[in-house]
Amino acid sequence: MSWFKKLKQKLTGAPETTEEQLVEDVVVEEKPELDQREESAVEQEEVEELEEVVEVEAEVEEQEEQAEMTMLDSILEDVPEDKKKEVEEEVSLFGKFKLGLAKTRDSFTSKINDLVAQFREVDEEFFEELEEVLLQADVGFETVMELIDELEMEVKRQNIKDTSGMQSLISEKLVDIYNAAGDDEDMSLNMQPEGETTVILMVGVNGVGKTTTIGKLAARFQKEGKTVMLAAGDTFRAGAIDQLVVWGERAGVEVIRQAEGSDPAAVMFDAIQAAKKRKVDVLICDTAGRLQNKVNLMTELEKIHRVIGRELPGAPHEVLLALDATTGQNALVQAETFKEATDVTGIVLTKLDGTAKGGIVLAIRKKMNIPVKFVGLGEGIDDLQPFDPDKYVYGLFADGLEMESVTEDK
Ligand SMILES: Nc1nc2c(ncn2[C@@H]2O[C@H](COP(=O)(O)OP(=O)(O)O)[C@@H](O)[C@H]2O)c(=O)[nH]1
Ligand SMILES: [Mg+2]
Repeated sequence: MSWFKKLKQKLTGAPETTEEQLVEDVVVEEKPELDQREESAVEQEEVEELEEVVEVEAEVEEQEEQAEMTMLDSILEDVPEDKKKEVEEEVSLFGKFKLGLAKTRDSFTSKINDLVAQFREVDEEFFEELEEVLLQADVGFETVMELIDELEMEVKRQNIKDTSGMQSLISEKLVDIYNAAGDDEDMSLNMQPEGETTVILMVGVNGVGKTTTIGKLAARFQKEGKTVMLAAGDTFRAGAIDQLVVWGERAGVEVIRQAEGSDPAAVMFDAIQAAKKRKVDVLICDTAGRLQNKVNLMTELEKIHRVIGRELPGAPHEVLLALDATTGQNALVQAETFKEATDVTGIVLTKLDGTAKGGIVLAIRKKMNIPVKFVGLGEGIDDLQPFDPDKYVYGLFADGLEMESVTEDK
């Protein structure tokens, strides 16, 4: 079964359409058209020949129609009424990943498509070229090796000869590899039960998108009906506090702040007191991202951590590390540093929309053993999405998979 079919089943919760049903659909669709054309052709001698032409025409038309209809639209067609809204929302998220990964798809997938076109047969050379393309997309050495091994095995097992259908196989294997890297791991946020405050600490170097992500998260929680408070812990950089205040205004949430240059741990102290007093559901804390040396970073983060934990036992409940996807392998180095400095519980990979090397998600997953919990797919307030390997892989391969699914249904 192709990746697309599996996805379809997952989304609709329905078993696959049987061959019989498919045949029935086709017959019902084609008949009236044939009848009409037949009538107008009564005068002509070679009805049979015309019928053939009509059939081909109808087929081409149908193919064109289906190509226009995206793969996900076709999923929606099969959804029962009572599930439609839910699945529609899911499908619109697939669209968001598709949009956000346009740059990566343009370079990465078009190269894979070229490969498939160039090499009709799956052979050693095909795999070598594929390896090269994957490495260029920053998928990471280990992941690429594992993927190629898996593909070679699958090709042998299924006795696959030609390269059509490879996009689907690669998609499936990428999702498998992603999931296998952290089987027992939870990608959702560690939220406290109702009535208790969840504290999220945002860390990462300057410019990676911490403050922006906090703003997006605040809006997200609010949409879910939660009360939110922000702590302006980046007291170091001029303008950093104001920037958070602007996001706070945009999302309509209170921002706890002190003057520029004050001790970030003191801001956290204030914020925890205020959060307890107002009984807010979520407190999100911004921090400064200066990384002139690891010792300073460690001391500062440790102090912040300690103060938060002392004022609210068990907090912070999440330490989210923001990494900028456009920095490629450098993001991995940063992740190492922060992992040593503090207990990072999740990664927010920002600016995926701004890079052609979106394969970095896989490299991070393989190397860091920390779940990517959110990805940034743009600068807008709702451009932060929970990471989902299926949506991500769809975003990488959308066009190729859609074409495949159309031909596969034939
Ligand atoms: N395209 C894009 N830009 C982003 C994203 N997240 C953040 N940015 C931009 O990155 C820049 C730095 O963000 P900021 O939140 O100030 O980073 P901080 O220094 O870590 O707090 C800003 O111009 C943001 O608009 C994203 O997901 N996509
Ligand atoms: Mg900031």
